[in-house]
Amino acid sequence: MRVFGDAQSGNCYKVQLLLRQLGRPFEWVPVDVLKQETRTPEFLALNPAGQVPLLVWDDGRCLPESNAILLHVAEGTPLLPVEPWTRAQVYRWLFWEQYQHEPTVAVSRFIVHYLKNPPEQAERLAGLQARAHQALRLMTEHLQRQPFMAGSAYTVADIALYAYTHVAPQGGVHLDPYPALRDWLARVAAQPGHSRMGE
Ligand SMILES: N[C@@H](CCC(=O)N[C@@H](CS)C(=O)NCC(=O)O)C(=O)O
Repeated sequence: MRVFGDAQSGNCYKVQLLLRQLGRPFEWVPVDVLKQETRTPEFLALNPAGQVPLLVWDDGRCLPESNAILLHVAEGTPLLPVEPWTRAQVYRWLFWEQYQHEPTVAVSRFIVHYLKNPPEQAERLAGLQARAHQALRLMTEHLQRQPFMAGSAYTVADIALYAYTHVAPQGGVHLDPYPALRDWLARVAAQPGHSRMGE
């Protein structure tokens, strides 16, 4: 399989981390988001949404959306629990990640780290950072009660949320107030086969 991705993107890192952790061979096809390589006619033919990550199977089937890719690739592995209630916890955190976490934590990082903090975005950034802290507080409270997002075991919910949480400080969203969250980051990074972003 091929994975089209930008090495600096947390959404793309999720897919890379999972595939590496499962030991699944894949070809990484670099796509530079800032150079608008997701908007070429060739790329749009593969993913009309014009975004990475994109998983392309050898038979040509294409699957965009990082969390959909996580769910599909992890099927049948311990990283996607079979027991319905525990699986529902995985879904819960994947959906929450896309609606509450990524749009605040990742977009703050995009503005600070990639756009180099343009003054005209200052007000928007402050609002995003405040909402990012709300999301991280919620995660922290949850992680004070259990070691991983979906319960006692490491799952794709942890991969999805780790991707942008561990680089949140690059968006000016610092993790000092969240010791339980930092402990969880360390637990995720200690999982067998873990690889770092950008490697
Ligand atoms: N919901 C999508 C979001 C993907 C996304 O935002 N991708 C960004 C990089 S992180 C992208 O490709 N942006 C390029 C563009 O929108 O032109 C996912 O989780 O995969």
